[in-house]
Amino acid sequence: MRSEKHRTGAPSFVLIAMALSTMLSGCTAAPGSETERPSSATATPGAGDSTTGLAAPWSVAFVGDTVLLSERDSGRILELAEDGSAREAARLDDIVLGGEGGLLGLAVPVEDDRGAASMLYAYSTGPDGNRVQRFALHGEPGSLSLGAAETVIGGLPSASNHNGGRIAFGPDGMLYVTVGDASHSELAQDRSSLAGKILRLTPDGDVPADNPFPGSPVFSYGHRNPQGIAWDEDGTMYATEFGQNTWDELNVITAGANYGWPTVEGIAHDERFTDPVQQWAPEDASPSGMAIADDTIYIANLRGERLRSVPLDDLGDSTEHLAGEYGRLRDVVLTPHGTLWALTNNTDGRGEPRPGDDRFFDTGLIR
Ligand SMILES: [Ca+2]
Repeated sequence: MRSEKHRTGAPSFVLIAMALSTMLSGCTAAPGSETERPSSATATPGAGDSTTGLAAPWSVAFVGDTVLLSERDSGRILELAEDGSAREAARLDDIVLGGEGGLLGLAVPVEDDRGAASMLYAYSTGPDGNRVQRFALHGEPGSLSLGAAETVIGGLPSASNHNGGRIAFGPDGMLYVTVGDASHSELAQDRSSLAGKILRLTPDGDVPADNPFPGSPVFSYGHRNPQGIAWDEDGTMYATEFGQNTWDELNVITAGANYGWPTVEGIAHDERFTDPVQQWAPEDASPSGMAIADDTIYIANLRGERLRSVPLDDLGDSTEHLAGEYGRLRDVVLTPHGTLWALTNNTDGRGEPRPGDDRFFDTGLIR
């Protein structure tokens, strides 16, 4: 059974987990107990609380109740069944691999995420750099497939490091895209470059008339490698960002603001820049995906191998969860059922895969 070494929230978790463990007796839900080979995704039979055998998974999107997952290097988009088993819904065959590139973020338009979805958006590295493409969704749950790729925005700076990759639709219905500095840090301060930026686009890829810089998709700048974005119920936007050597960041994102990279890293008290609301040493963090639920921000950390929660009413505070229990964490999502799931990232070449890795699992932090 999972345990939490740093948990302060969800006090009923342990009892619920014990009850679940009893209900699921005979199933292999504990990390490290599975024996599946990592080369093919398979479910934990009957348990329904984890999918194992994923290869460098990166992002999760929901089409109604159905989970879609991206795998960075295979280019596969997997559809998970109710029991956690995975099938290939599509495979992008023009992905350019290398370092942090490949098939990365997935997103479904806001108006679709609880209803009859018609479109899936995906961020990937192609022959001409990073791009966001969209695909018509065909079929029913259990047999979803994708139509032809339509490029929403292309030519985004790409590199084997600092490659960005997260996409999400905001509460305003606009598409937000995180772009890393692509190892050219000076470009983060250059508003004519799309490197080191968070972009805001219409779902069709046009520049919204109310963007902060007329005619430009740039929404905020001075970023190094942002890989997590989320909004609270008031519409406030947050982003995680990998620092260089000193400070990873949690930022409140506002239109047109400059977040300082590469001139400053972390909280700098420099009036030219917007400081992060919280910062962490990269060995304790390296934050990627994030989710907001129950007035709490949840952040998946790669190198830090833990989930971190930050209360919305005290953005300088944080609590650690699952430290060291699952390895590197790439993404965390609130499911349509109101539970909090996370995606490990131990098979991407930087981690130490455990039996069954990589996995998409119920953190147990929200019931
Ligand atoms: Ca910064």
